[in-house]
Amino acid sequence: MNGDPEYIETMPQNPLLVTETLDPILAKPLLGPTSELAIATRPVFLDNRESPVQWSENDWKHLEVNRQDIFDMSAIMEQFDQASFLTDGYAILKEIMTPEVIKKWTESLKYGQQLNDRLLKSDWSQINWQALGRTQPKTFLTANEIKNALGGSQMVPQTDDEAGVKTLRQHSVLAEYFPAGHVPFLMDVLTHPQMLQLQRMCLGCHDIYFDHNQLLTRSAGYAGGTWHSHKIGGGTDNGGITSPLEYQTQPNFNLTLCYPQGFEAKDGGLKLIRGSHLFRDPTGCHATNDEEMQKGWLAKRLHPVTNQPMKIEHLSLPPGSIVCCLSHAAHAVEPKASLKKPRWCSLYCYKKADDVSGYVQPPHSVPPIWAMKALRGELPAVLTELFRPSFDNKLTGGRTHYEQT
Ligand SMILES: O=C(O)CCC(=O)C(=O)O
Ligand SMILES: [Fe+2]
Repeated sequence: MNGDPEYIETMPQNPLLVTETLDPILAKPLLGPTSELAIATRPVFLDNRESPVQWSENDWKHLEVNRQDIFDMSAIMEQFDQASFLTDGYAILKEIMTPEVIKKWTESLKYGQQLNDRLLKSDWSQINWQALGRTQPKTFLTANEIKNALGGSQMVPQTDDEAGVKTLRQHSVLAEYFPAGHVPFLMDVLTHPQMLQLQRMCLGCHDIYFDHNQLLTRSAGYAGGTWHSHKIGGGTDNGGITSPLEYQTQPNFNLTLCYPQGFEAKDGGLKLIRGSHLFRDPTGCHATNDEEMQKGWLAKRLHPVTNQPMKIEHLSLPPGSIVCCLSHAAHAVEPKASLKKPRWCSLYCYKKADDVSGYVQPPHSVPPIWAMKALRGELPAVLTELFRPSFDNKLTGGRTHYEQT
């Protein structure tokens, strides 16, 4: 704190990786029992009795014992080729979910969205802000901001924490951020052996880690997502053109976009450019629309492996499909007309260590409560290992933030 009572400091992204002493207001939630922070992240008006953040040891056992297949692994094996994944930067896996899973996954995403909307519509003065590590906000979202955000994802204004949105995001009180902590089936997916097998195939190694998980609901009137790619840190961002083999040695992550209902190209559809990741250019690879991308970033470039011109692909996918997208691979999303039904998607992002240093970049977003539970041995071993980069700063080489080199 800087002594000004109006000044609002937010908790570091990965507080358990920080070695300096934190401000007492921020540190308080990290010192008590995890049950106290868990309760604060689930205000009573959310009325979510099955929330995995409050699971007992028995609930975790129940998850293991009752697990059913989520994927048709033979369909994945037929479609997945690791060499193409490294050359293209994408794997498109069509109709790989079982019919029951398509149904369950869709229901879970709808329920997660309902929880998000419920929070947006509630009275935020009822939230125990102190238990989340901050003073009660003095300003609230406006009625219009709330209306705009309802039914969709990434629509709540959050350039600062004045209204407390960043705090609610970081602690996953807003269910769109880390929905696996709110909806049992989405937690099942996060830790499912078939999901982990898919991640090992994509990342090309055994030791994999969790990075972040979101709902990506695109509802009627969605304006579309501009062209971009993501930074991974570890010194490889903006590192210039590289080969697939060298690319594989980086601390890559794998954005795993799961579309249980699929989508039509011109209706919130995902777009991509094969080979774009090999330029490792998250700072330069941007465009507001396809035309700008074609005339700009794309015009000067050939695919580094095939030497062919690169092109924009507009995907259109049947229900039960997944797209895996490697670190710096460019992507964008088509808008959605009014009166259309939502496009449902859940994002699971996993990562690997840097093959040279052995270090793993800290996660983009593991809520502090989950890092604490993992550190204190309150979670199943598989989850503790997936969350390890959120609390083990030997593994992260002392880094606290994913973008650090
Ligand atoms: O909504 C989508 O399909 C993709 C969203 C996206 O760009 C991301 O999650 O990084
Ligand atoms: Fe993205």
